[in-house]
Amino acid sequence: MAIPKVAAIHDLSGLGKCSLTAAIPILAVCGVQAVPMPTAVLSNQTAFESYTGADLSIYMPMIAEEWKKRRAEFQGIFTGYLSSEQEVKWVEGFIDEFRKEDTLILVDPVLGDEGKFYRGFGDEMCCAMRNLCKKADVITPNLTEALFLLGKDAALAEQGEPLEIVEQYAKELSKLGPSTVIITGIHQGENIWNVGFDAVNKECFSVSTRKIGEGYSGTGDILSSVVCGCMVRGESAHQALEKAAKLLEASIAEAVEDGTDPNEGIAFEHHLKLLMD
Ligand code: PXL
Repeated sequence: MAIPKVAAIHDLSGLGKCSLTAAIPILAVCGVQAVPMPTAVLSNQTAFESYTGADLSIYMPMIAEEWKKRRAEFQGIFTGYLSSEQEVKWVEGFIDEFRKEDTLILVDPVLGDEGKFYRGFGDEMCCAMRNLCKKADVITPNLTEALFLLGKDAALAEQGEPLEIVEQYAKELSKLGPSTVIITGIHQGENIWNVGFDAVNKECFSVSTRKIGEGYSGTGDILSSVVCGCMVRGESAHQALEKAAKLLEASIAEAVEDGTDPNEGIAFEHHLKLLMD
């Protein structure tokens, strides 16, 4: 089988093992080619105390134009952290232009965590992301992002909502359009749960990992990259989520053992082999 291609629309951050530095190796190990559309080049992800970088949004239309000339076809389009509402809007147009019948559209609606927006984001970005989610087949918000997208109080994420309620949230979000919704990072006692809803089979599924260490950079991006790679190669969302949880658990455990700064991300490189079968 020819190697499937996924247009991966994320930033390229030097330190922090998130966005493209997670997506490229993870898709590769799944047997999928990441075709990067870098939205920005940054020294590091934005949760470090400072960062520098260059916004590449003016180049994105030119890159897309060249891809059109090459007649590039994608079996997946995968978006994550986007830096402005205009960029989100542009990505909608990119999806309209490049989507084929069999293209899996995965939108990770990166907006915030722990009940709060990330630096520079607010209600307008949330509104833009909600519109982008309407174009997706799969979305992977964390609980904070799910609450923002539903217009609910995101502070509820801090308490960790009961799983039955989160299943309801996943069902509500699927009404925006995506046939699969995976809500990640629900804290319950010793575990962190990820709750999915498959609107085609009308089935909920959930997968947990042991809660270890602190909130590490890039874990959401790693989860969505695994889901993207596994689903593009034909696995179900549930199977994909199981693999993502295994990779996260092993990689977080190693980061804890190494005493890694949470901003630096987790030791996923040593565990990519978990995705090989
Ligand atoms: O992991 C999400 C993410 C991706 N890219 C950048 C970020 C963040 C989260 O803070 O800052 C640049």
